[in-house]
Amino acid sequence: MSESFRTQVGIIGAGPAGLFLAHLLHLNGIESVVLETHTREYIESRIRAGVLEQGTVDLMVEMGVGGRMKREGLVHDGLEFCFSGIRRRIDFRELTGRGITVYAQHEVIIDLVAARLAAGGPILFEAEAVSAEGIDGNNPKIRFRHEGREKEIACDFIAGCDGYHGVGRAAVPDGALQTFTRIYPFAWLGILAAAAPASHELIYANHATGFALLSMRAPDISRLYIQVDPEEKIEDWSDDRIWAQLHLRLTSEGFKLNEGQVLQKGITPMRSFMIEPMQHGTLFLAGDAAHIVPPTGAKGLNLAVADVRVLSRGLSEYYASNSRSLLDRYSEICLRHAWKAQRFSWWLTQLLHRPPVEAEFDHRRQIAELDYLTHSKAGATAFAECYTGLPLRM
Ligand code: FAS
Ligand code: PHB
Repeated sequence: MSESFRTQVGIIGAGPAGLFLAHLLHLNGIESVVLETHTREYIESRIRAGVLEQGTVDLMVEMGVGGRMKREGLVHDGLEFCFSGIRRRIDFRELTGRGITVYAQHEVIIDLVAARLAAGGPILFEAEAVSAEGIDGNNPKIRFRHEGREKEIACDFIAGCDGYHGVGRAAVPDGALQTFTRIYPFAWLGILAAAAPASHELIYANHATGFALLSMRAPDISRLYIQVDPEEKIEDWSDDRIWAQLHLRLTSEGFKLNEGQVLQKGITPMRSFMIEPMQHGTLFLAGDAAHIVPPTGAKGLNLAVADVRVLSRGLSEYYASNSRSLLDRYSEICLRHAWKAQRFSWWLTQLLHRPPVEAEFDHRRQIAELDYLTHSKAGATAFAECYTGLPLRM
């Protein structure tokens, strides 16, 4: 007989979605258990996102987990586009009153795990959820493997916050979900380098040889990306070859890229993925378990946070007044927000990347759109609104 636990909300996955949800529920007096298949060390050192929308920043402060982010995060009021050898800036603070904060995802994870443990909330590491069951009935449960034994959690609701490859989505009966996918014919090769960022704001570059992005993690750590073919192997990319492409693609007047030791490098495929609906019975899917956006718009982490804001509000209403009205609208509210982020991420991706088979017409069109975007207040404002984060309409 497997060991059995009971809680109100069973959360699969200790990524941004699972950990933000766990703490939001705790702040509303709702019990939960978080299961994470990896070790604490692993999730606290996994290199991923780096840009927080204003809404995510404000929520972290509201939740009481924003102290270190406020001290160490890099607040940006704008960014630059680099094309045709020139750089043009968009001041999104001036256009929208909002900024972004560059603060690494794994730092956010460190802050949330610390808050979870300080609150005495159960979080099991090296606990792999095997299945989510009973989601059509009133007795959902999660089966998981932990310390070499089969265990289960009985709960009222299951939150599938287990990313694209998790078991949450797999629990939904065949035919109950509609999926939407777009695979992009390029990937990102990203490096973390011990080099002082050559710009104090992000630079997105459209170049004849492909896209490049200058981002950062700290005053002495740069985070840089180049577009590569999805078939490419990281072994084929020496550090020298990577720097050569970064210099070439980020070249513009008065700009000099700083090099430094490459601390980490990897290739990430690019796709758009959406499911509808994002809930089934007592199972609610959030974050990458429900949608994947190409990283160009820096939306992935921020979308995960938006989902669990709605879910925690819905669960709080349910436990406070037994009303399911917000819970029943979870999918509709999150999809409306997620599709807008998907549209923006797709648009920015096709604007800045070189398709493998490229017509000169497309390149001229991209340059004309970047020229319009960076000279028109209306165009720049539309960009700035989406980049800093559209309001979540509940
Ligand atoms: P996550 O994948 O982060 O977390 C899911 C968790 O569930 C993981 O810890 C996993 O180990 C666990 N899990 C999975 N299966 C399990 C099981 N069966 N049992 C128990 N646990 C299980 N987004 C941005 O907003 N800005 C960016 O700048 C940005 N840059 C990116 C750069 C890269 C290279 C990549 C890969 C992604 C980037 N993203 C960015 C997107 C990214 O941050 C994701 O959207 C974000 O991690 C989604 O969070 P979660 O939905 O919590 O999923
Ligand atoms: C990052 O800093 O990792 C980053 C920034 C902006 C993006 C994607 C990734 O669009």
